[in-house]
Amino acid sequence: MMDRRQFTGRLAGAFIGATIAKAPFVPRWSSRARRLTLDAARLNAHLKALSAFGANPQGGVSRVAYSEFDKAGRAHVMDLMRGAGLDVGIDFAGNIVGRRRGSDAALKPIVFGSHIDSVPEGGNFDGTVGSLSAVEVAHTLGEQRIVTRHPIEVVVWANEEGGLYGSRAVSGQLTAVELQNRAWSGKTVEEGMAFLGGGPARVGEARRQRGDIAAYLELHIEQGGILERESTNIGIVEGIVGIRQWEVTVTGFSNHAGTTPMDQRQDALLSAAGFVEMVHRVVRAEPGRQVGTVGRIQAFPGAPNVVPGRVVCSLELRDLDSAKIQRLFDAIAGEAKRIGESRGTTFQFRALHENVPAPSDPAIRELIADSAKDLGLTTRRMPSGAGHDAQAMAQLGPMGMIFIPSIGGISHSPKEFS
Ligand code: HGY
Ligand code: MN
Ligand code: MN
Repeated sequence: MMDRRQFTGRLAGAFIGATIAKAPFVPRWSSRARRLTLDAARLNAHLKALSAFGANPQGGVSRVAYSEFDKAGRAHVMDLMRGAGLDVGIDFAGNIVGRRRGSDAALKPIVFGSHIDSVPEGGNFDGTVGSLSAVEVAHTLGEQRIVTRHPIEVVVWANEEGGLYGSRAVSGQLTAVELQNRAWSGKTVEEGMAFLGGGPARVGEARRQRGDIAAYLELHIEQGGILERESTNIGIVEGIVGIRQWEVTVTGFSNHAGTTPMDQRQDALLSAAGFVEMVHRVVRAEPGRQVGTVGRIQAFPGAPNVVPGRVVCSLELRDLDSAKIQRLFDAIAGEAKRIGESRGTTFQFRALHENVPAPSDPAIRELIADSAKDLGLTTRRMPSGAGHDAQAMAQLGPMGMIFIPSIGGISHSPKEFS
């Protein structure tokens, strides 16, 4: 079994090989391409160094977007990008873009990338593997004095975990109202973009048009347990689920917990409890891979001796089919209304953001399969239940994703390991 580090290096090298083949960018493994091997020890050292930025006592990271840890981690990665010979800048959305000239300036860039921001109490591999592998690809090309025909761009997307804010700004899917959404750092998206060196007032200028890129490729951990369970080396992503998130406000009436009889309460938290159970029931009521989650909930005023008059919680729905997400939301909103009426409370839903589902490109899927086969690696095609910047980039050109196994299928946890 190939050592995992060697695998990462050789697969990316194989993809480069196909990229630099004289033929146009076609799904054909070219035996003419030189076999390039990345410096896997250097890549692993970079992963370890980056894990120090926002390290938490549980062994993972809390490097949330727009935090001091995020900013410091980005500065570290920009140094690595410069060391890899990339011309580094920050776009108006706060994305880090490293550029490398190609031999034919008329050709559109091939873009590699991922993110380095994490969820609170996240792991050390989500996003960082793809970001630092992309830097290593550029570094290897430089060391081997290889000039690809296409220009190459290495991108570290801003605020992926909050909702693909950086990549959706580039794909033109970010709305002005979303700039006021509040991120885990406490800053609004607008404040965060400026904090990272972007220019939110000019975020529209970060937008790129379909056809502005030749292809986008992202290496990422699976964040699920299929590859490990099947002892398969590589996941070839067929498509990335759509994700929609709402902020849900349940309004009742705050009152004294001692003197308000049980049958005269408008208890917002009791209604919210029924809501959480109902979401689970509605989402599981039909066949398929759809998922629904209430990941955050807060009762106000939050005192033990006050009947909660208000609850704010989150609702997230995911599926490869946008119409199914809408159907599930309509069913949930209808049932929430009935819960509210039965308890003298009301439900309001505020849309936060939407990641549109995105299929990967068949030609790139074939190229990944050929490259992996040539390296003696096993593959399987699979959907991504996690969201990725690649789904935003699919709006601009052919997209591909390469998954590597997650031990125990664990992710968004300090126990994450690949
Ligand atoms: O939430 C997700 O699916 C991704 O990890 N941002
Ligand atoms: Mn990720
Ligand atoms: Mn993630």
